[in-house]
Amino acid sequence: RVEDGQGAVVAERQAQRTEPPRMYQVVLLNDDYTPMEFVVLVLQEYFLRDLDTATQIMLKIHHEGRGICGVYTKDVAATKVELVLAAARRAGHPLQCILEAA
Ligand code: TYC
Repeated sequence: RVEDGQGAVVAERQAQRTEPPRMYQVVLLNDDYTPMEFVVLVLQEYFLRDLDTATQIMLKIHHEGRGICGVYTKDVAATKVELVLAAARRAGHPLQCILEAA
């Protein structure tokens, strides 16, 4: 139950129900230097894609400039972005990975 502006008590379904969490998509961006094989490995390792799906997503990014790797709650999505960026920098690749509200 929630007080409204007049002080009356308003029973709100919103206050009683647990809303689903906002979701965020992790997006990989294309570039001219990161090897295709590295992107496929990233999609398998961090986004749990099988080889075929990882290859399809990588090729979509390569041709369209960007692609959704997965959709997660905010903390999980942000952690995946950091892990992917760290792995890319370690390997010396310029791969870019961003988080977007779904
Ligand atoms: N365009 C890269 C190449 O030709 C491959 C690539 C795919 C890079 C997806 C980044 O997110 C990416 N080697």
